[in-house]
Amino acid sequence: MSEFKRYTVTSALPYANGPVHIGHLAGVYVPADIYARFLRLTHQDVVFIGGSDEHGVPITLKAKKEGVSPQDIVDRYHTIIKKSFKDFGISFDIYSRTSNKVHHDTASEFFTTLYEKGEFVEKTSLQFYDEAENQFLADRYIMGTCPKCGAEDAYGDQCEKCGSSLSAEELINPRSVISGNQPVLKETKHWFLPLDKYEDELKQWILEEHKEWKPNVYGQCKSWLDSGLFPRAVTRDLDWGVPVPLKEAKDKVLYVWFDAPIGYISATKELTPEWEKYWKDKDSKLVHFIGKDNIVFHCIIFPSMLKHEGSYILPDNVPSNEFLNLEGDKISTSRNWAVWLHEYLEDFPGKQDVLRYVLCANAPETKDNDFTWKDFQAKNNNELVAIMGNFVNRALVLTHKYFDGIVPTPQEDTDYEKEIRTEIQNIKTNLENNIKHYKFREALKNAMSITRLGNKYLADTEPWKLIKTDENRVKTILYYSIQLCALSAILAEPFLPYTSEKLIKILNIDKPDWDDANKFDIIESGHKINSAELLFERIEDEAIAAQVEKLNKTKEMNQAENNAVTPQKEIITYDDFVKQDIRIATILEAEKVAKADKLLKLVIDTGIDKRTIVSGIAKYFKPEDIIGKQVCVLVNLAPRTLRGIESQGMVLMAEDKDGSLKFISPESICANGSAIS
Ligand code: B3M
Ligand code: ZN
Repeated sequence: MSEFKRYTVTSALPYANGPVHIGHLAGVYVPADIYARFLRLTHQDVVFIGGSDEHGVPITLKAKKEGVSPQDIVDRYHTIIKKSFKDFGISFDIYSRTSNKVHHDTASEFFTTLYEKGEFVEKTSLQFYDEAENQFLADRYIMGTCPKCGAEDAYGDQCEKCGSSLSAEELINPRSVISGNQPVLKETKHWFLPLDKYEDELKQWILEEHKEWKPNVYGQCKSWLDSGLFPRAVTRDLDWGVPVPLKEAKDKVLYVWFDAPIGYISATKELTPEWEKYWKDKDSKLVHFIGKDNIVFHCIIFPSMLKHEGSYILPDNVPSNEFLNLEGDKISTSRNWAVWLHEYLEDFPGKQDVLRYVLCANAPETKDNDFTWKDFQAKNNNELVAIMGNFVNRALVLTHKYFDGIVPTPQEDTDYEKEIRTEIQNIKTNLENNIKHYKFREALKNAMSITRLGNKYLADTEPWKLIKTDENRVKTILYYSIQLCALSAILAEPFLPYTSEKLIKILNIDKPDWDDANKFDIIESGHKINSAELLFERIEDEAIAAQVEKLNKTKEMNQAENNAVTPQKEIITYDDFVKQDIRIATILEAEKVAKADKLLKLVIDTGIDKRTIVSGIAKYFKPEDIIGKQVCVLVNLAPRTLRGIESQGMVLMAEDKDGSLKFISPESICANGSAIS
């Protein structure tokens, strides 16, 4: 019996700035739905919470690009996303959204409580500002080179390549996403969550009290905690989001990652007046389903908020999955490299469960995994059709053929039937254990082993031969086979809800109770089953070829776009240009930067002085190959600290169309310090 009286199951709130794809389902929503369905089937009190994350810069950027309001964007995609989840049987008890009033009120109150408790550190700091746009640049409004891994397109709040959570000041060569300009630094006041102050309690809570968390989650938390936590701004200079409830914070909103997790609470508030039981009672179990890029927010930041607000429980587990790739490449919304759920259903109508099955069987539970259309076809044809579909169909057809669809009365059990009874008990126990430990791939194998067992039972006993000589034996075999169909329908429901429902209809029974899923009298003798129907159908090569072709076309389009020269930036004045001081310089020393596989630390003679510059060129140049090279350096760029190294300037590089970086060097030797104009 669980120590918990009720369960609060949340799943990451997807940004409402685009449709959802197979990566979302595999990483977050199929596992969360399996877990929530299982809890309901085993009679637990559970709320399964979902919703759209409708704030944040990605949405305002898209709105700007389309010339519409952020509300227009979130209205459009909230509807699309909500429908996709419904179509795929993601059985939320509520699917809400963070632009609604109940969330704004809840998030504001949450902030005010922390503020009045004096938890926040108020700091006036320099923030990147785009003078052309008269706008501060927060989070995804600013891009640059990741100081941790050197990725060129890291955002101001996070590097999607290495998952590091960043602050904009750490970026190398920061640029405004709106104008493309180099931003300036301008003073602004923000409120910070003092994560550094919470470090010890987080180490105790995670590293000592939650050693049972998945290794990929525990490991990421440990490396975060080992590298030290820093105060994190929870407000932004933006006009789209939850306004900061302070008079002195005009034109500021809550940081999206401060308000979004509170969205789980506000959605629960919308769902039930008894919401506090699910969020504040110690005998409630809180479980967050997320993808790996959300670990720091759900294991470190949000729990700190909950703990210091003082009245909430903390998550019992955060069983994050890793990433699903598509045909060997990272899924990317911007490159349209995805299988969009709404498009899948247009191409494979009625095959939600096939995708649920494949994404669960291939789930990136402990490491990134790859989705291929060939494997999708193989799993459908060789597992769903050939194992589950085949057994059920033979059991049904033979019962119709020999007994007119009436479930026969079993005669004498042999050792085989005794073995089957024991095996089913083990299957149910193992499946339940695997789900309780968030091992959904294993649990799915348990569920499929019922019909695997059934196929072997029929192959070993061959009732189609026995019928001529021993009808009583056939009665027992088909009686047990029909019971196995019913057991399969029950235990498959968390994974394949549509198939389960269809099979229950074919068996012409009321939905059995999970607790009976190890009994062999769910369907009585004499019961009339409905006519047999195929549970699954084969997927032919043509259908797969069409999907692969679609992706190839996307790849070609992306390639064409990459080859296209990036458009010219805004016109600048001569005065703008002369502010930059670019000199010829010589690289004297070069070495790799520890734990940042794309950064080199250079010592450069600028003719003015010898200085250190960190440059994201390690992917293209070996340190020993560039000593003595003459290069162009922007010498009057404000110094920035990267990976603990103060970088004083920037080496100018040309980015070729294949993304490779090339030095800009004089055609013949020049004195160091020669000015470029
Ligand atoms: N929308 C980020 C994401 O979709 C964010 C999740 C919020 S969960 C509170 O990856
Ligand atoms: Zn990175």
